[in-house]
Amino acid sequence: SPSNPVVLTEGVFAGQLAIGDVTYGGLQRAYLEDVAGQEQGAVFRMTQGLESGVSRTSVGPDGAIYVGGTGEGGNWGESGKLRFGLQKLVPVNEDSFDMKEMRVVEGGFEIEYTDPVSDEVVEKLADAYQVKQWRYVPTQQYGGPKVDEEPLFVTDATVSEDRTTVTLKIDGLKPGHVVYIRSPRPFASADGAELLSTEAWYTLNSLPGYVAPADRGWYEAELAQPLGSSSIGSDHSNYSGSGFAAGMTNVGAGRTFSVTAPEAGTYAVNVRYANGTHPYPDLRSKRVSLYVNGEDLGQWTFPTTGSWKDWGVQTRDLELQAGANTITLKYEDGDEGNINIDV
Ligand SMILES: [Ca+2]
Repeated sequence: SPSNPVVLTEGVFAGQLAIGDVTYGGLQRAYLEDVAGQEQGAVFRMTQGLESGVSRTSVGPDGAIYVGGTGEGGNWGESGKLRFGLQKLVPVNEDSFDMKEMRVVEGGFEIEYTDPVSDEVVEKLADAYQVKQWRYVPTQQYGGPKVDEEPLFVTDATVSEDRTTVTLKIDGLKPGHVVYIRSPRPFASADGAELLSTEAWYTLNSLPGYVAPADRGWYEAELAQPLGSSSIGSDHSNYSGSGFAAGMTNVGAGRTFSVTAPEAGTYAVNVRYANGTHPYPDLRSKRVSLYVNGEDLGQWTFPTTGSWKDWGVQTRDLELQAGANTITLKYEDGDEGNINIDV
């Protein structure tokens, strides 16, 4: 359970965030970058084993990090530790070796280290990394399930001339996922220091060069821009991609698809959706508001599909312009909403 982030002002990690945790006495470190307008990045362990769970973190005028304990026990504390505390943290080991930054590049990541990696690491470079990705389903509860976990494989690894940066090519990366990278020890610097923190978690909202499933002729709804309470579901089978747009349960919920048309004209636009059964026949069709490039085209009716795992297709001819377009399906006042959209 993270507490307040602070920007580090001194040292090798200046400009990065330190984030306390109230349920264990530690700090995480976050490196952020702007990728196509998305602020995203990686989290690394920074320190742990402090006197109590961390409620407040601040950077003093001396550049040291000061952490304040939670003052609480129970869920908000670490067993066997103090309930309170004020600690000053300063770097004590100049030779410490760590991942400094993890940056997404087309088809993979660049990991920059605080020092050059050893000859032994260079020799086994592509095998020095274990990679997985997964995503979370947003819910109205505290947290949401971790789904779609899959191992990924490093297909190529190269090291920079100064040996501080390793570039990994990884097959199968998908936006909207967390990418986890682990470099098991032995993984040492050229000076012989073992890697301090062997793990990194990168929240991959935007992946440069990613070719969406649109090249197959459709757009996955779960990857379209969510509006309002729209969430990603995977609890009904027979969907395409990694799930479907769920949560169209409140006015304002929906999705905006960014679609590309080769030339201006009329296109048959299909929506693959599910509309589970309703006890009252009159209420079985659901209406949703349609916008194309911001223009209100009124309601679109989606008849029942009989169950939430049976998917139907509704088609409408829509005028699209050459190049980029937006198509929005949204639950508005006067609509029934409450459909799941797959593609
Ligand atoms: Ca889908």
